Parts: sequence; structure tokens; C-alpha cells
Amino acid sequence: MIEGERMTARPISDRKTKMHISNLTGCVRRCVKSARLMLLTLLAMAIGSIAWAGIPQPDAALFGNVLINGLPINSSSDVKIVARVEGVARPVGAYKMGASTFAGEGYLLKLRLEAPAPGSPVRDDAAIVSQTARLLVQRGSDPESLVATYPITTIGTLERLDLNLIVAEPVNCVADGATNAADHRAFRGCMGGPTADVIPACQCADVDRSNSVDLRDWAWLQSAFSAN
Ligand SMILES: [Ca+2]
Repeated sequence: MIEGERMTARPISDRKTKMHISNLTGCVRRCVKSARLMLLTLLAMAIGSIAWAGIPQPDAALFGNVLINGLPINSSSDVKIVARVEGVARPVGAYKMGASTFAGEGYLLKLRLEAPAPGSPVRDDAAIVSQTARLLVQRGSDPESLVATYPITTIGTLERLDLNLIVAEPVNCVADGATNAADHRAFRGCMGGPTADVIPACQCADVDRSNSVDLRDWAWLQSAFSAN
């Protein structure tokens, strides 16, 4: 009884003070939350502005045939052309054979270009004029192989440049360091024609990575024989 009376006997000003402190605490929390949100937004904007700091320029485009040991491959090949420049983390251009009808049986590679804005780094997938692009060919999941270099001298160009990938052992079904009669015998066992999918054991004979072992691959085998 006495305790209850004590509770209800608190001054009104004390309750108001507590309510005021409670409201003030809530306000501070909301302000801190808003400040955090604003800080994150500004940070995201800053990151975005860094990634897009350069001024985009018209692409430099390359086209032509892709050859392996002097024999052209076609658009059915699982082959990719990649362009890289020094100091840029990602490719500045890439083309997968067959990706564009404009390229026909060849390739069409666009090199992304930009002019760096003062005080800002360029994108991590674009080149600038005066850099030299390294052109690489990748067959299937093989490592990329350098086939040519291309000095970028101006923007908005379109030039033909055939790319010839040299493969020491195009058909290497027997790992003895040479293309010989053993590879020839293995190849005959894998020959299924252009409509038959290649089996894993015969991928060594699918030179152009067309997912079939056919007369085109035979041509590479023959050329490797004649080169020995
Ligand atoms: Ca093939």
C-alpha cells in the first residue's frame, strides 16, 4: 500500500523528464541510422565514380580469320579471342567464335577504349590510345596463347588482322612428344565425322575444338606429319 502510493506520488515533471530523455534517445538512434545510410550511399557513389571515371571512346575493332598452324578454323569451334593490355586487370575485349553473324566464319573483336579523366584511374576493362593490346587465343579450356600484338594508335578503327595460333602437337593422343604413327592410329579410332560428338578420350584429336573429329582435324594431323 505504502509502496504503491510512493509509485503514484512521483512528480509529473520527473515523468516528463524521462519521456523527454526517451524521445531524445530515439531521435539520436534514428539520426545515427540515417547518417550510416548516407555514408554508405556516398561510399557507393564514390566507388561508382571511380569505376566509370574515364571518358568512353569509340571502340577499335579487329576482324579476320583464326588459323591453327596456318589452317583456318570456323565458327563452330569452341575458341575464344581475348585482348589484354598491360596494367589492366580484365580483358579489354573478347570474342567467342560464332557469337556474331557479322563475323561469318571469322572473328570480330572490339577493343574498349576510353580517355582517362584527370586525376582518376581508367576502368579495369578498357584500354587507352598508345597502349599495345596482346591478342590471345584460347581453345576450349586450354590456357590462353599469345598470337599477336596490336598497337592502339587511334580510336574508332576497323582493321583486318588474321590470327595464326601455332600448336606444336595439334593431335597429341599419345604423349610421347611428337606427332607420329601412334597418334595416327589413335586418330583413326576417334574419327566420327562432323555430326558425331567427340568423346572425352578423343578430345586430343579435336584440334579446332568443334566437338567432332572429322576431316578438318585430319588436315592438321597431316600437316603435323609433313612438318616432322
Ligand atoms: Ca574438330
